[in-house]
Amino acid sequence: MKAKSQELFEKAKKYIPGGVNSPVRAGKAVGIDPPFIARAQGCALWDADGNTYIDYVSSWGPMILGHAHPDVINALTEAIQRGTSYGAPTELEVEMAELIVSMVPSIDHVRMVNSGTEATMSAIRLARGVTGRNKIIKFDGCYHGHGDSLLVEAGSGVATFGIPGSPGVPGDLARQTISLPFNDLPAVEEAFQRFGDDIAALIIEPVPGNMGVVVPDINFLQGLRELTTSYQSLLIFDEVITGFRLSGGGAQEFYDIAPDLTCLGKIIGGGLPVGAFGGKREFMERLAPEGDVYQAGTLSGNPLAMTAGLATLHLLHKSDVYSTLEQRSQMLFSGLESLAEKAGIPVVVNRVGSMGSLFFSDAPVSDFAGAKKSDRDLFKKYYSRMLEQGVYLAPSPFEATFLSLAHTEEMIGKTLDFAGKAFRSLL
Ligand code: KE4
Repeated sequence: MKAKSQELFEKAKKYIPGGVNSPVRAGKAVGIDPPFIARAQGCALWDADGNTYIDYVSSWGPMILGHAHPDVINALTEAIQRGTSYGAPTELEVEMAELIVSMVPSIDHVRMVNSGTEATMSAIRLARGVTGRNKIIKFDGCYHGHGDSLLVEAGSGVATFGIPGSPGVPGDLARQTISLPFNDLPAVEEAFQRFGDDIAALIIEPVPGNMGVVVPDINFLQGLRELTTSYQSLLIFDEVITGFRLSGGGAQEFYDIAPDLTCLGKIIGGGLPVGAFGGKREFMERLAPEGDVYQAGTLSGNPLAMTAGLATLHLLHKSDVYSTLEQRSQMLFSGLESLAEKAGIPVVVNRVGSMGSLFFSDAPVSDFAGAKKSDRDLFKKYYSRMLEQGVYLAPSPFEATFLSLAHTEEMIGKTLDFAGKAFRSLL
């Protein structure tokens, strides 16, 4: 029963484009109007009609502790008494910067912003300012927010100029971005051979979550580090999803590769709007007001966002957090794999730590082309069966499933029961 959500969606569409403030929430990829969420606690959501769900979207990654964690709520309740925004430097920002520097291996200087988009957009500008070069390399299926230079699709052939990924992105700008197949090191080598002296940076999700989850080949990531070093381009890790999710130091600690710049978001805000970008001091000092590369933000370092982020990161500093997440994620994803197999349905499960995806495919999925070959109709049916049973998945096959510390073994067991029923109903 979703009468209230349906009513709200119709009303929302009167005032908001598509009825949503971010496109994926509209559920177009699965053809299901979205439940409007009224509240959340732990790994549970409740919609406007009172239906409850086990949540595997986790607000697209930030809620790694689970929703409304008491430490976060208590910290915010106390902080809000001191006001909501000052537009002036605060001790909280210093504490956040110090903590990020202590946790992320390659960052020794960091700036706070208000979204992942701002983080990647600013890192690209900084890389262009530092190197005096124009071109950017990205990868098909990787999403870095909606900045113009990154809303670019692959050109006609490998290592050709990009084409606008959306109306409104100027062709001249899109042609400065080259989009290549993920995990394809020879394609990157070719691009550097052809354009290396004008490549300012290569930006990558070290473990992509936006084509569904794809596992990087370790030689690929290491190859990118070697190529960017030898051509004096900057290696930018977009860790908006992987930062503080794969480990306290993100993917760069997990894979032991040091990028030149790192973009962060999601988890560092504890659910409030936050992004950040950081890296070597020699680069970051080129930013205004020290340097000449401009970047700014009215609410950057907002005291409430810092409070929620600090409360979250302090809890993640505890030693057993990532081993618990690993064990629970292993239980869920290996369970899904064996249930699908038992039902005779070919699936591919890609997982790194507490982010993973299930593709309805009988071939490995190691890049966007592979992800697009998966059976999207079967995904729609699976999504619908799971939602009907109270399991809230991302409404697209090209997103990640996220676990939190609030996903208990009992909840995962329930999820697997529902998944077993869903797989059997697909035949
Ligand atoms: P935001 O501007 O949405 O805060 O962050 C952009 C971004 C940057 N980098 C990565 C790796 C990201 O995943 C994102 C945003 N992720 C999407 C979903 N995968 C957010 C959901 C949405 O667009 O509503």
